[in-house]
Amino acid sequence: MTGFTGADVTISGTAGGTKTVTVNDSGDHMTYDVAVSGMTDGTVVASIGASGAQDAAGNMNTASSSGDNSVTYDHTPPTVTVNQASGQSDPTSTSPIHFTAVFSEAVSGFQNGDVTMGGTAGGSMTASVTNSGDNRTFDIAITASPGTSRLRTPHRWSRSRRRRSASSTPGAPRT
Ligand SMILES: [Ca+2]
Ligand SMILES: [Ca+2]
Repeated sequence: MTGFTGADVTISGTAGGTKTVTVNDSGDHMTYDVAVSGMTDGTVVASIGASGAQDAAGNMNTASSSGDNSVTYDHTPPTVTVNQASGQSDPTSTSPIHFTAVFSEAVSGFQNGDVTMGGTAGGSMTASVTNSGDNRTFDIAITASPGTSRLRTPHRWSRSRRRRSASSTPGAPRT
């Protein structure tokens, strides 16, 4: 087959941009790589119209048929915002504390270990992520883990108070 060039390939789909099509003969003049570049996000659909190329006898090609000639191009990373959940009291005396993460597009793979917790609150904290169902909006519940230093603090404090009161016992009140 001869005469097949990028100009014979029709690109449709939802992707914008100034698309460039390059065709490369595998060597047998039958199978060609069709490379599309320059597109913005969206679907890229390639097809070939009739009569763009011909065989040795001069017969022009028929229009293309396809099993799957559509590829979705997505070059935009998801962005995400995190804010205290609506209805979350601030300050609060109640655990867990709820935040809401909203991604700019549906995501997969967002889980508890992806949450970084900072701030001045002591002790270890556990994050629990719950998908709202649309894969974009997630509830993040932060719970103080059992056995944290925050939870032990009252015991240390009462022990030291006992020591102080015990050591002060021998001393008789001055008169
Ligand atoms: Ca496809
Ligand atoms: Ca994306």
